[in-house]
Amino acid sequence: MEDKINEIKKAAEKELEQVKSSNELKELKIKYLGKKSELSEMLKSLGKLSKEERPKIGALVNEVKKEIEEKINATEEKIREQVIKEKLEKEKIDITLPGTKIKRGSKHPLNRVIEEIEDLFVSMGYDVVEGPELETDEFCFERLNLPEGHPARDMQDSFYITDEYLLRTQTSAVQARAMVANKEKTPIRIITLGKTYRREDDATHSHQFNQIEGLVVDRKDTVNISLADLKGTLEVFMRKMLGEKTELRFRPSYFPFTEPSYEVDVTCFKCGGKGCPLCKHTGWIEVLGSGMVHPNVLKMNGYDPEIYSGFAFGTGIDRLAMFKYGITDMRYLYTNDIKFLSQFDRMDIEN
Ligand code: 2U9
Repeated sequence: MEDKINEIKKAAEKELEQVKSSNELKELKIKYLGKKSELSEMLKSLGKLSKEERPKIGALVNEVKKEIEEKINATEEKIREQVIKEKLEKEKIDITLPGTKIKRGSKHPLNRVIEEIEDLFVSMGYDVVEGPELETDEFCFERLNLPEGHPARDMQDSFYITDEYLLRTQTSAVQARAMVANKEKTPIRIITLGKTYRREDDATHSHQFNQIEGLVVDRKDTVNISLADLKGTLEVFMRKMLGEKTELRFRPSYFPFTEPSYEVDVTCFKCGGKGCPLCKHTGWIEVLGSGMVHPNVLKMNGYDPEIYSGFAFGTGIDRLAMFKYGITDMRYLYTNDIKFLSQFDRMDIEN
């Protein structure tokens, strides 16, 4: 009996030496210490032994079981350490290897221009006002002195959704809304920036573009907004966007919502006004539309033209961005080509 027990011990020790995984170890544990193991069976049948032998054999079996259990525990610990060692070895990081560069996004040139314009006008005390892109005929045309039958209201030129609703053709509707909403008729000093839509799809026009418009209205008896204020404001605006040396030229024009109206040219930022292919050798490039708010527009939106005067202006943000960054094709602004957009990263750092 004693020999048998020692044999089992030796066999267990041998098998334990060769064990490689915790699964194999689990099986060995069942085999040598489990309820149905030889040693457990021996304990169960101790009763069959003689009185003298019973305690001796019982103690021996228990001792061997304990020894095997300790060895199993030690082996378990060894396997765990081995697994950790292998894992550490496998996941070792070579800190001398060059790192992977994280691709950083950059601000879109249109957003850069938008933020620059907003910062400038906010610094001059203007509010930035937003409004719906789906507008009513009333706010898009009627209240801006474009009555029914006016050529600019042609169905062919606008995206009408119903008889009454259309995608706004200009952000002026937002300004008309601000005037109507201002019940106390306190002074207005606002800019609106946003998407506008026209039914055009030739090479030089996109069906959707971005506009900025400004509107200032105040009392005649105190502030008396005049053409001088308009000229000064646009000069600050254009010099900030296109360079301090930029000169402005006002050419009389016509818009239904302003009277008098002016188209504004700036000295060509490429040749400085000497003449080059970009400015078609004139030295000037047209950028803005502007004028004094038409008395009808003041009246229709709740401001008595006898008491109030104001100026307004508008320009395309897309064109401004192209001028500012020397972008030659408007389509670049809308194709989200990473190569094109990432060029502006460097400008972020420089500025
Ligand atoms: C109200 C009163 C007057 C906004 C103005 C222009 C002149 C203008 C165009 C230039 C190029 C838009 O991007 S563009 O097509 N805009 O010429 N816009 S004055 O006048 C207003 C607006 C609102 C209540």
